Amino acid sequence: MTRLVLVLGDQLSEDLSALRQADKTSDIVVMAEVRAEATYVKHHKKKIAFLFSAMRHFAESLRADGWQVAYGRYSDGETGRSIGEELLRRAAEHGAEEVLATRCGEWRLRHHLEDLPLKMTVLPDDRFIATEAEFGDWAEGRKQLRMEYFYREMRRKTGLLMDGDDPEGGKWNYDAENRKPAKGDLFMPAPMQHSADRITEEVLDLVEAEFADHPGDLRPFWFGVDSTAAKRACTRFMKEALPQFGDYQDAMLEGEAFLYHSVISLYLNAGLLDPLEVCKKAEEVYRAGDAPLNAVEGFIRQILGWREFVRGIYDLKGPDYVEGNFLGAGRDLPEFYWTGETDMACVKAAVDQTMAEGYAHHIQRLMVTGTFALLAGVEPRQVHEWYLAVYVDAYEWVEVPNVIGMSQFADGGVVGSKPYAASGAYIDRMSDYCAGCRYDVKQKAGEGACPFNPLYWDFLIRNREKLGNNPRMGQMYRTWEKMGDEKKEAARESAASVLERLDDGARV
Ligand code: FAD
Ligand code: DLZ
Ligand code: SF4
Repeated sequence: MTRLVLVLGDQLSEDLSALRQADKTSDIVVMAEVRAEATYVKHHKKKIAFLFSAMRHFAESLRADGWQVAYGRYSDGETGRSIGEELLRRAAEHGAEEVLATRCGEWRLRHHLEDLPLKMTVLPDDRFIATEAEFGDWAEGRKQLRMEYFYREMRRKTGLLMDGDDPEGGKWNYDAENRKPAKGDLFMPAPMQHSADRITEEVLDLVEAEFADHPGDLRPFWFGVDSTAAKRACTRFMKEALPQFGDYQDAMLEGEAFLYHSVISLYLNAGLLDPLEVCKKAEEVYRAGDAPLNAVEGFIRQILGWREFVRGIYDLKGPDYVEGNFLGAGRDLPEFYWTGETDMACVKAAVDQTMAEGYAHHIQRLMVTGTFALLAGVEPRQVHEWYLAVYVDAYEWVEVPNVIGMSQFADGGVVGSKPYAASGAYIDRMSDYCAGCRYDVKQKAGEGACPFNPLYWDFLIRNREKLGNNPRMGQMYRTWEKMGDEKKEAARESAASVLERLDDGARV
């Protein structure tokens, strides 16, 4: 009996567990560009184009390797509207009753597939470095789940940057050395840009025609769309940017979208790069003396630590995790998250760049758009849906713990021990945005004050019942207590005025 092998848009790896277990001579690989996946949030145009083109390239390479691939194109009229519909259609077409799949990343799709009247054999997704069981065992019985301790386990497990039983250089984490603001005259290595081939051009035309109402700029499109291109981009990063990655990891500069970041998350998450291989390559660069330890440790920690940790949290906490709203925030997401029409230079830079590239680096996501939504009390679900839509690398398993957990503290402290609340001073320290802003970052209250400043205090006071006992917030509340009544009143009045303008849709 013919068996179908499901390969999803973010499962484009030759050694995918379902492909390893399948039989090339008799099984049929099913891949499909479907409406349900392309529109469950309004994904950025570049995200759809990247995935559709990468899927088409992957299907071609499977065919060249001797697989039979039943590929459903978005516009061919016959393709099912959802993955389930497409599987049923292909099952009927080929007389198949069984489907072999690798566990998919999102709860939403897992549930959808479970409901199908087909025999599903679901294999673990072993492209991650930690197994689900390993994460579960590590998490079991712990009062708090902290990335740092999980990361150490992963270092021990993989032997990455280890010196016997000890961490290389004597410390597990070199973050203290990684907080330099960047200067505009630094040499910025651009991520590798790939030119579009015939397949990509066809997909770009398709996306232009079918997803015109989705956010973001489609062109110029320069992402790699197969594993060879992804590996080349990664190699370029290791050579040109990794040595400085640590120093400028938290920096932000007007007009510099990528700085020393790798821009490989889209490739890792779609399956075009293998996370363990990337970490090993980074270690080789260090061992060869071509990048310092603070840079390489910092980079490896993002992948071996954070990426694996958030995936573990998503699976462990289950499908309801996304509903978290610990602080009871209920404001609508401001329209400027889509349009960039705000006077706040930092938010404008992050949003404009996001719409242009489908990319913003970690500190922009966390400390600019994330912190503003947190301080303004935006409903976490709306924040989550924005992040899921606008970033080319966004899938729930990685985006939800970062947004609901780390950025919005909507999980009440599962991912982080305190909210990333900060005034404008943080952004001023780490970027050059404030110099060109209509607002004054030094001004604490009043019409021209940086909105982050009064909102910061207002956030703390509004949420005192929930946060007042958090030991890591004590200093912030003590500072507030020491402030004179006049200053306190001015801050709260200014915050009320900003929030009122947000609610009225007036320009902020
Ligand atoms: P680099 O800075 O070069 O880092 C190297 C790699 O480390 C990344 O490619 C990524 O795979 C991994 N990494 C770094 N930080 C994290 C993290 N916190 N969680 C998981 N992996 C990490 N990352 C996503 O891949 N998809 C998302 O949808 C996503 N949403 C985010 C939302 C918010 C609010 C925040 C604060 C972070 C989010 N991140 C997400 C994490 C991080 O911002 C991106 O992985 C990173 O910006 C991608 O750019 P890069 O490849 O240049 O990363
Ligand atoms: C994100 C995405 C998009 C936009 N389109 C498709 C698609 O048409 N077909 C497909 O198989 N996968 C797509 N994906 C990726 C899926 O949404 C992803 O596999 C699930 O969210 C599970 O992580
Ligand atoms: Fe952002 Fe405030 Fe600086 Fe303007 S002054 S760029 S709003 S931090």
